Amino acid sequence: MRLLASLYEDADLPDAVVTPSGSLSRHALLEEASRVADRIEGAPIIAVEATPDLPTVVAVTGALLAGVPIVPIPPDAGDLEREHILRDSGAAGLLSGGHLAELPVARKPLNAALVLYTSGTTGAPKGVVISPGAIAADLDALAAAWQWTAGDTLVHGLPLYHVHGLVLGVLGPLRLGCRLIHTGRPTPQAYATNPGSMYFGVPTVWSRIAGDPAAARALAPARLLVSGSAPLPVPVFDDLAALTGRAPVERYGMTETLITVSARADGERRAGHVGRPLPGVTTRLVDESGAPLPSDGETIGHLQVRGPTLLDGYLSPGGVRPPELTGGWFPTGDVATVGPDGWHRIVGRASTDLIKTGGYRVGAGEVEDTLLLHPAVREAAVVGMPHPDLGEQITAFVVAGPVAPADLIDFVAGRLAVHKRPRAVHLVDSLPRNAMGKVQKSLLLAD
Ligand code: MCA
Ligand code: AMP
Repeated sequence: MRLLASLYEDADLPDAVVTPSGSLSRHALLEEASRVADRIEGAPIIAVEATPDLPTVVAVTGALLAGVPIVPIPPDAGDLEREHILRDSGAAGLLSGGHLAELPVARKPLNAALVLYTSGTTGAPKGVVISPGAIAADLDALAAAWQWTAGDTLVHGLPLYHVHGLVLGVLGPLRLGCRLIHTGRPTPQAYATNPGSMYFGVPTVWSRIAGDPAAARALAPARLLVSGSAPLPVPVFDDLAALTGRAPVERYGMTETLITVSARADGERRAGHVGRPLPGVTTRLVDESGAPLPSDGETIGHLQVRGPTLLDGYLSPGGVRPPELTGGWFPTGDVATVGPDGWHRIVGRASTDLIKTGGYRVGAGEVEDTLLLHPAVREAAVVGMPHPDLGEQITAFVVAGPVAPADLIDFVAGRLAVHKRPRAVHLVDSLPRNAMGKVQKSLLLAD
């Protein structure tokens, strides 16, 4: 079955994709996307300016029809991040608002659907190469888990350059044939005024909706309220359940693995837990040496996953570098417990250097490297401080000459994507270091 199966159905679907700037029927989308496909046919990889609106949906659909891999660019990416993604991916062109700009650099043809740039603990973001087969397997497993059908209307306002908003939130409806309403931004007001059967959000979105009881109550007719990308606080789970009459469905995943664990539409929802592995996916816990640990609901271990939804690899100058798997197992970098009933609880990240803020994954190293480019900055350490709205707040401790914290915040916002900016900068005389000279981030987190 083709990845975007519903596009080939004879029956048209009016308002198949609705956005604040316009809407398209299924047939109109196929027609417009086919024109894009004709223009980019044969390109090794194409960048798409991933604004949260219709041209992005058309561009992504067109590239998939042409079999050309897509690298989405965050629309608010500053110069450093934009140049890195364009250069590293070797994109042959940039599709932006329906226009195609040719780019000088290009690479050998790549057999993939998407290349998504995501942060590691250090260095610049890496391009995760995702195959059409992995996406199809993931969407079909989610369709089974969530009873997601062509009869649904999905509403969300998530960014279109990550797995959550793009793979689940756009390719899902186009594969399964359901209507999509993209609200532009994921505000409580926008969710409340757009009727749907399923709503997707990151915990920050759900926390803001729970804080706006009238908006939350407006979602009561929906079938599924789905939360993912970061831990959903138990009080937000409880408030949503009380206000809407529906406990949220939580699911867990990563850019590298797509969604692998979820609660089921027809099953239990358990606060603080992310459910059971999707059909076709297996998981296990291991200790530091890689030895398997028991699924007793108490033992905390490193979570590994295996299955058809894993990445092909990381983009490298010569092609695609396969991930380091042990017996097919991908190390997620998350620590978790698994109950005898298969229910997973994500305890946190193994490394403090990968921050989750508003559902975005941000590497501390990338923000530190950028701060160090400022002429006044001598040393920088970045941590994710617990935060009621964002989950974690990017917080920088900086040793610097005379400079205002606000200037450093703007400096980062102008070079990386805006959401990677520190929201707080503390100017300090020195950073706490151990005998080896390594910054002791646990002491900064305890401040
Ligand atoms: C503020 N702004 C600035 C500055 N300060 N601009 C420039 N310089 C500054 N110093 C502006 C921004 O441009 C923006 O303007 C506005 O302030 C607010 O931006 P932001 O900080 O992003 O807003 P927020 O309110 O904190 O956003 C919360 C959010 C957002 C909407 C929940 O965090 C979000 O969309 N999160 C979704 C992340 C996501 O999709 N993750 C999925 C990863 P303007 O408003 O005009 O734009 S995929 C994944 O994790 C896996 C696979 C999974 O499991 O799903
Ligand atoms: P990303 O690469 O942006 O897709 O981020 C993936 C990471 O987000 C995972 O490794 C987890 O740390 C976190 N994550 C995703 N979904 C959940 C969830 N439901 N609960 C807790 N953490 C999550």
